[in-house]
Amino acid sequence: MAEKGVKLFGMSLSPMALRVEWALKLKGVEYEYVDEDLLHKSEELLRYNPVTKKIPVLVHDGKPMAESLVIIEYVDEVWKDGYPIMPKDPYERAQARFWAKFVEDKINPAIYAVFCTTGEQQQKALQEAQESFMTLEVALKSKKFFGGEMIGFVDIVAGWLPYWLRIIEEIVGVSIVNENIQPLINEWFDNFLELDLVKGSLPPKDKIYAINKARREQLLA
Ligand SMILES: N[C@@H](CCC(=O)N[C@@H](CS)C(=O)NCC(=O)O)C(=O)O
Repeated sequence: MAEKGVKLFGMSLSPMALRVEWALKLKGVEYEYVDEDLLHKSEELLRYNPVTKKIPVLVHDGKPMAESLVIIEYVDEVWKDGYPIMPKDPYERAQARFWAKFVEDKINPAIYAVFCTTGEQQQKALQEAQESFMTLEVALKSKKFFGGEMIGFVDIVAGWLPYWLRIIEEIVGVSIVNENIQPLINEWFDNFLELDLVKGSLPPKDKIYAINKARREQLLA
């Protein structure tokens, strides 16, 4: 018989798994957390996600699903009476999906490009990353969060940036987001990090720093 309940396969330093944890916590859903060693993945993880073999994977009453954005939407639909993550209005919902996709398709690769380059190549990547963040400001308009007064789908998807990006900037030695170039995003970073949900969930900075510094050195070698 299928196991009942909610189980999340993640890894303590994974921002993608943290997205799902935020969604579950906002909904007040009880869950069991399985901390995976990504160099020695468990048989259970490989059985539940044989396609990409990545975390996060959410298993609800024995039914597995992968991809953080897919999982967040599932959580919002299944626990529909709890905290609203997706906008109710179909057009607003489409907009939220658009900007979440923008973070995935534009912002994340742009940061990666700055992360794994140096010199002239990095300057070019930096300019592109800064422009992408300037574009993301369009979605914020004059709101406190992408979701308005409260956080929503786009805030959760982009939510790894305020913490991780500052660490990446320190490792790489450049400023990607700052109050002079993207004042709205810069303010959103502060607002997001102020949330109790977020404050209490962030992994230790030194661990993220160490793992990413080693990764950059490996990429540049
Ligand atoms: N698009 C995926 C990305 C998931 C992902 O990249 N997971 C990483 C950890 S943050 C992973 O499992 N890496 C191990 C591997 O690639 O083997 C999502 O949003 O869920």
